Amino acid sequence: MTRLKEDWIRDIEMGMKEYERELVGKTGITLLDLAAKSNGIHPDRIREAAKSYKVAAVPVKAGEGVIGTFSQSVAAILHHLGFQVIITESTDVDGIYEAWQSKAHCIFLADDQRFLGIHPSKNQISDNNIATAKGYITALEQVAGSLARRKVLVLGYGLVGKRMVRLLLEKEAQPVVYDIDPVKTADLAPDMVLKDRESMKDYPLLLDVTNQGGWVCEEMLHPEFWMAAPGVPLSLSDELYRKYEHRVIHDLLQIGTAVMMGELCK
Ligand code: PYL
Repeated sequence: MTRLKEDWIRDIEMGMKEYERELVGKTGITLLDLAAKSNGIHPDRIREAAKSYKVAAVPVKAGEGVIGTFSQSVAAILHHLGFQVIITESTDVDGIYEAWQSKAHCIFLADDQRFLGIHPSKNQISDNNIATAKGYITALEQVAGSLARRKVLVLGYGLVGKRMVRLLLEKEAQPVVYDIDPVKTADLAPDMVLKDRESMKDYPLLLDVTNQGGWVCEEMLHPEFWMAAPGVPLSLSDELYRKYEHRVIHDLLQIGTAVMMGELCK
């Protein structure tokens, strides 16, 4: 996944209520409901856990360093689900130690390669790539109905795209994959690969995990399309996103982080 920038995520904490209103408006369910549905659990499992779990968000300096407001954004999303969340003063390994000293049940932390939620006493770990794949497929089902026996176009065949294809096959959907680099899709059966992106317009159901930004033009969109897009930056231009925002589910951290917490509540 693209490395986030502080500019992109600085408004997440203040914008959680507006974010939820928009999500409910599009999908009919709240972020907590989506986190539960994505994990096949009742929302009350999350509500009950929120009463007792203490969560620590641990900033990580390793690699390219801390992203401004990243830990604060993760904490705000988990707090929005009802959890008590602290952000450790210390970072990295010392931050994990501080979380343990604070008797945190769950720890959320990310380096440049991986964003994890960990619940040590339950021996559970949640990977943001998997949670994002589950959460966005569930969101697409919410707006488009069951995906079984329906073609779903996955744009971008990286870690999350690959996980999405696996989940779609488990749901007996018919994933078709487009990637700008044909080498990435070389091992897929020919009928699972979209060769020319202009024929995107034949696919009303889109999962967009690309990271080019602004490459989709209006002519490439099916008139009745729905797009669930964890990809950063978004493949629609700002103008096209403004025009079709009601048909696009997109955020930078919320769905993935909430679904991670849902996994730790299973
Ligand atoms: C987890 C996000 C989703 C999209 N891209 C992923 C990303 O930006 N990963 C890097 C996260 C680094 C966080 C930094 C900090 O502030 O603790 N180490």
